[in-house]
This record gives sequence, structure tokens and C-alpha cells, in this order.
Amino acid sequence: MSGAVERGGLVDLQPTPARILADVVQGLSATPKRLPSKYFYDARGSALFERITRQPEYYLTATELALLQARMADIAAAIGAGAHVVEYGSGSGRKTELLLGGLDAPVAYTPVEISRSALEHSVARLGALFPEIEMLPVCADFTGPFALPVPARAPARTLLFFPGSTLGNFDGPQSVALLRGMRDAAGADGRALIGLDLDKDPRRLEAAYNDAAGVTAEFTLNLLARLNREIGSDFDLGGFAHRAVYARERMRIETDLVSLRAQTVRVGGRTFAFAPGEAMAVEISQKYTRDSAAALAAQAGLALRAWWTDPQGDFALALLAPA
Ligand code: AVJ
Repeated sequence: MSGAVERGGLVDLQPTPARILADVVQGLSATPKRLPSKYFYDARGSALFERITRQPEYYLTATELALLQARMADIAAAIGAGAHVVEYGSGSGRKTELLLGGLDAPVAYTPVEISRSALEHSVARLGALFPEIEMLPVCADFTGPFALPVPARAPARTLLFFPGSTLGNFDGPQSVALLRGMRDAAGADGRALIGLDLDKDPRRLEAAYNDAAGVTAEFTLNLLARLNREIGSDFDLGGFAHRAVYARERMRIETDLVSLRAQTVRVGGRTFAFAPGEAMAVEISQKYTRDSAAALAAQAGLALRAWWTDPQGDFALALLAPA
């Protein structure tokens, strides 16, 4: 893959400051203004997200972990022996640990993760836990092109693992493109196991994205701190407030940074003006039903093979195969 830098065996395609700057200028030039949520995950952003997963209101992570544990035997039976597990985003690796430990003798594990610190941490940990599984990390933005490493032992099939309802951070066309990319990467006999947060009482959803301790607000504002540091913008962190609202018509949480006053921000030699109360869109978190998930998968040439939810129906694991 061109542009790849090999350091200690890790394929490094981390976004460059020039790439980040171009994305930010494009987003701030749009109406309404927006910033890409993938840039939340620098070292501090990844650590803050870990703290979010431990907030009492953020039920997603604990629910998905319990669901994965409860359904692991079914998942292992559906996948079979000798899989190459490819994960989009590695996070802390707690779910991965369950999956790699529960599957029948997987041959290799490839996390594709934009945050280099998160990637190194998770591979060091999982490599020590599973010495018999080949670790093939890729530091890259999984929305862009990247080559899948080829395991030393031939895998029986490729399993794409995309937990955490991270698919929900992408709009309709982007989700279809991602799912299509997974189908192509995994091949005709491939499978995808996807974690999806389900539509529910808006009060519970809004509480999950507005935790009382304020960790989510800190997480959102950290995006501005990261941009200031890495591309030299001058966002005033005190001049913006976190706001997350459930848009029922679109079945998604919409997170904005709201300008608290009239202000200008300088980025890459350009100036962007904010009106008081002006909202800058920073993240969407799509919620799903079984039907909406099946319809989305169908657009990407994938079909639902299995659908597992927790007893409360809060969260689902969808097993997808080429249609
Ligand atoms: C990482 C996609 C699972 O959208 O729920 C959590 C990120 N943002 N709180 C989500 C997030 C605010 C999260 N995912």
C-alpha cells in the first residue's frame, strides 16, 4: 500500500496533519458547519471514551459485552474453526478478548485502528493473552483504502468484527460503503459480526450521551484541543458547549458543539465566523431496529444470518453474510 510506513512491523497509515487540516477546512466551509468525529480518537480521546464506557448512563458497552458472552457458543458455531478476525477499530480490546477466546482456534487477528496508542496497547495485551494467534495490526483510518495483511497460516474464512455500534457514527451512504467494503474484504465465504445500538426511550438515549459526570462533554471538546495542537487552529474550548439530542425522525443521537457567543476561529490561514448559538455537527450515533439493519445490509449486498439481542432489547449483534 503506498504511503505506508513500517515501524516495528506495524503498518502505519495514521492521518497526516495535512489530511486533518483539509478535512477540517472542508467541514467548517459547509453549512451547517461540521467536524469529522473520527478525529475524536487521539490518545486522550481514546482514554476519555474508555471512561464514557464506564459511566452508569452509557449502557452500550456493558450490554454488548454481556450479549457477546451469552451468545459466544452460537457465534463460534456459526463461524467455525480457523478464522482470520479483522476488527475495525480496536478500542480497549475487552470485546476482542471474549471473541478470540470464544472462537474455535482463530489463526490471526488484524485490528484496524486510527489511534496508534490504542492499537499498540491492545495488540500488546492480546498478543500476550493469545500467543497462538498471529497479530497483524494496521494503523489506518478504516474508512479509507488499506490492504489486509495475509496471515502466515491460511484462514478458513475472514470474520469482520465491528462492535460498539460504531457503524452508527456514519450516515446512510457512508454506512453502506463501509459494509460493502467489509463484504469485499471478507470475500464470498466471509462473515461480519456487527454490534448495533437499538432504538429505545429517547430519555435513556439522551442520558447515555449527556452523562451526569460530564465525561462525554469533555470527550467532545477534546476534539477542539486535538485540532488546536495538531493543525494549529485556535478554537476557544470555553467558547463551545456539548449538546446531544435524539432526533426521533432520523433515529439517531446528534451531537453538536454550540458556539456560546459570536466568535471567529482561525484554521490554516483562514477565518471562520460563528454566530451565537450556532451549532457545529460533530457526531451522529445512529440507532437501529432489526428491519432497518436488514435493509441497510441489503444495500451493501449482505444478508442477516443471525440477530441476537440482550433480554431487554437494548443492543443487537448482527451476523451478516454476502447475500
Ligand atoms: C464509539 C461509536 C460507540 O456513538 O456511542 C460515545 C462514541 N460518542 N459517546 C457512540 C460516543 C459519545 C460511540 N461509539
